Amino acid sequence: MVLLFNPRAVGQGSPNYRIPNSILQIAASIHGCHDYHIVDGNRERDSWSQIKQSLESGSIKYFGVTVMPGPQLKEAIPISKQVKALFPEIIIIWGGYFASNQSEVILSSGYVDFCINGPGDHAFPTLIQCLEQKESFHQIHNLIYKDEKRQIIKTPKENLPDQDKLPDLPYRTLDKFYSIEGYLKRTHLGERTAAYHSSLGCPFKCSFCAVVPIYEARWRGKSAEKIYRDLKFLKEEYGADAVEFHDNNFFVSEQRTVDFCDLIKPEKMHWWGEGRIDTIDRYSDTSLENMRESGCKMIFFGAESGNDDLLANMDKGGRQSGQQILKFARRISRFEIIPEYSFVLGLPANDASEVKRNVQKEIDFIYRVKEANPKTEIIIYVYSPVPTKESALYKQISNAGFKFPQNLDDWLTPAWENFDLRKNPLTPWLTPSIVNLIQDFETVIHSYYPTSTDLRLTRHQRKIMRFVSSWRFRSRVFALPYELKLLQKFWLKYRQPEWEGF
Ligand code: B12
Ligand code: SF4
Repeated sequence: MVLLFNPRAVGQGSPNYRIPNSILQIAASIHGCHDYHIVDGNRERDSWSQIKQSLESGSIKYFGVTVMPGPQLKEAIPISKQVKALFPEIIIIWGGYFASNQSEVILSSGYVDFCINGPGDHAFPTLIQCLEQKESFHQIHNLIYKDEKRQIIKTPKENLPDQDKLPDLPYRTLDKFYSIEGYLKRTHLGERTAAYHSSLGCPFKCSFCAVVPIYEARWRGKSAEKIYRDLKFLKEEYGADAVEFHDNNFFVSEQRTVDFCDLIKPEKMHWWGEGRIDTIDRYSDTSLENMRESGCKMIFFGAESGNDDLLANMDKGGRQSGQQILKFARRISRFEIIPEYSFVLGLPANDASEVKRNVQKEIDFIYRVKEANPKTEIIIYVYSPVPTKESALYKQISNAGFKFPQNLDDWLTPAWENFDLRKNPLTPWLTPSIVNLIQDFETVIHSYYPTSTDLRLTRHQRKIMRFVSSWRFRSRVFALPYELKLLQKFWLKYRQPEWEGF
């Protein structure tokens, strides 16, 4: 029997968790072949007691954990360690973004036996089969492990599987452990918002992005018909009335998007997804109209920077440029789709004064974006490296002295946790004054333009936020905005997409 664990990814008591698609897709890969039990840390007060109880039944042979950087490590690390200490015969397998990108430090910990590198749909069942039959692992794709000589072996990557041929997600089985209704959230999109993942990977190679080392510019999506069938099921069976697409890049194929819009339109479900400005700017006006009519309310875009040199330095690829970012903000406003632009500030440069100048230029640019389309939602991240090893950016940050932790437990220190949340300047090129500038600016702009996705803010509260912050926003005085921080933290409990995910 297999125990599948989704470590807590949101704060205790936070309602921001979603259907655990990563672990659910892994469950699908063994459904009907192996019995499994699911523990979702987002739905548990005490995950360890659930896990221990399940392990004490004596029937569990494999413990599979999905891990992304950040808060999930707080359960993934100590619980895996405890499982190995108390039940050394149980095989521990980690998958997900952290497992794929940090496999060396994970396998060196001594308590994780295998990492899955990218999609686990075939790798996971094949690994179990090989372990059961005591066969060698070398023919399993997407696997990272230590051989008898304690050498790390990375097996070749498989082609991305045909997404329509993957087994259906076992929602009904998940529902036996945790009610699906409990995962359908009240958001700005609807009363019962589902989370759905319709494609794997991304065809681009931005050098700061965690998707690139895993998918190497490959992308494969489910067909519009398959997406529609699944959403219709979630609607009819559990009452879903809106959907967030969690794909890295939902909009790669215009045809697929248009086909999906045609199918979903009669269902009257609002939806949201992530895309690229240059990709969607190539869409025709008719497609954009179709998207809005079908319920697309907002799209998240990695704008990253208004500076063309920095975009080139990030290998942003495609045709994205500062001018296009502004032009597109104007264009999409005609279709009443809200663009959510995320910017990455604090990239390395020759010296601190150049880093600061670049940050200042980004701030000026964000003002121009707001002039072009005031409804644009602005998300600000402090640059935290996950670069592809061969990229110029990786060489630059290594030369500047940046190093990831050399020990798995070190990822649990508060400094690295904040780094994962893209809030911490553990990077040597960021001085405290630059980080303050970024964070203070963020406080001011979010007060002047509170996000429309926060359902807790009343109109009255929004007006007060805007009024109190207007002198700072207009005169561009960002330093020490304590009055705004206080309002955001204690009174309005302002929702921050940067920290909270969705
Ligand atoms: C949903 C989601 C969340 C949810 C929680 C998810 C959960 N597990 O409960 C929430 C919203 C809470 C969240 C939070 C964060 N997230 Co998040 N999240 C995602 C998102 C959008 C979808 C994940 C998903 O469901 N994928 C669908 C499944 C099917 O794909 P998959 O996970 O890749 O799974 C496949 C393989 O990886 C593998 N696999 C995965 N797990 C396992 C386990 C086993 C045992 C095996 C064998 C295989 C395996 O097999 C699967 C099937 O092929 C991803 C981006 C993405 N598109 O994947 C980001 C992503 C994982 N998140 C990311 C980050 C950084 C965060 C944050 C830590 C920071 C932030 N600012 O966003 C926050 C934390 C905030 C907080 N305060 O807690 C990054 C990770 C980047 C990196 N450096 O590695 C990603 C990649 C987004 C991005 N492009 O930057 N997130
Ligand atoms: S377009 Fe987005 S998902 Fe794709 S590589 Fe660039 S940042 Fe990553």
